[in-house]
Amino acid sequence: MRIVVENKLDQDTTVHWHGIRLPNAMDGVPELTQPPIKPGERFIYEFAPPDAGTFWYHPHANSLQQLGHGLAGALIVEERQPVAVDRDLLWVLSDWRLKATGQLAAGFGNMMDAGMGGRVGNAVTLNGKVPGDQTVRAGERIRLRLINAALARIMALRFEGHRPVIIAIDGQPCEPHEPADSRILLAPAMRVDLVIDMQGDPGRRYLVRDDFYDGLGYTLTRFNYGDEAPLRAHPSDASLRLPSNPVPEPDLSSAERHDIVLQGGMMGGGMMSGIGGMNGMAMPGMDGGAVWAINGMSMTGDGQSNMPPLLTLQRGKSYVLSIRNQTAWWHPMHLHGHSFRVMSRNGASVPYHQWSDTVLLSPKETVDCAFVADNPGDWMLHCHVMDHQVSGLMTVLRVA
Ligand SMILES: [Cu+2]
Repeated sequence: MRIVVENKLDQDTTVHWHGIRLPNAMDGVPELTQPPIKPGERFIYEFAPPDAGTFWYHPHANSLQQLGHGLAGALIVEERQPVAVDRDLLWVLSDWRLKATGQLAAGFGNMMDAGMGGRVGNAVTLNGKVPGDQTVRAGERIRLRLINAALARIMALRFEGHRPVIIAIDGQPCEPHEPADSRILLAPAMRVDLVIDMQGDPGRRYLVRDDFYDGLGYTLTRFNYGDEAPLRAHPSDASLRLPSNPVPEPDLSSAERHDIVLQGGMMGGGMMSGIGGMNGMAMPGMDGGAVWAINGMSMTGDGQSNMPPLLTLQRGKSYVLSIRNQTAWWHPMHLHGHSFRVMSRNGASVPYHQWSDTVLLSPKETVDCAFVADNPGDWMLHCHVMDHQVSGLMTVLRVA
């Protein structure tokens, strides 16, 4: 790929190619991997994506504002051989906090959002529009690619009357499986590829609901079946398994373990917890101040050239990162430049050979992730709730 990015904004920007295992200089983190692209300037990104799958891109400069104003897009890398589905659909899901007039509300980066669940909006869009119905045909097999491009909203999608099968997570194939509790968890920056056999009745409608937040469930969209006869009488028996990508398998017997501890945020009483004595002297809640920390250190903003790496990893060696969420909040943790195996949650092994680049941790959860540090450079590890990232839930891992 060769992408010429022209900055026609009135502020600096960069583009991060989320989930692509690319050379460090193409990763789009301002100061850390490249100088920011100044207004009127251009930057050429050039790389060969090694993996087929569902990826996306967005700025990594002034992220809260730029992503929050809609700068994001899908990046699909097709398999070498076509996959046996009738249609390939893409839903880029975004979330906006709107005023009654329909304009974006002000107040990006306020302390309540930073210390709590982030800037969750009041309007969800599908491919940039208020979702209408999705016209489908009985009997067809659909590959549905889901991308959560929201700043903060976590989704839990339920497909009434259907049995979606997860075939890939964050672009990387997994063993095809039906989701636990029949719901697809999709946190900011996560992607899930589904295969859905449209086994509903011609002429009927079926709801797709998101009920992640208690008491705030809503209908995202509906499958609207046409009246045509079913495309086929029985579901296709073609294999659902995607061809594998060339991601190196970590060697667990020799892997070195490191703890990554997530700290901070507001507690019930409104106090920050567990981040006393870290670097970054700003008071919590002040503009640009730190509310969160990783292993006692807060890296705020979008990228810094002077941030010492939390860990220096040896190129080619396997590592287990034990990410411990000590906070009362959910965090989708994103590692740049690598995909990692999600090995266990709270000590229970995770089935279906799942890879991720953005793993969602529930409050107090511990997730063990394993990967081969095969991509040299300084790589961000950060929460993808944008308010959390810019207020301290970010660090750097060096592969040398
Ligand atoms: Cu977070």
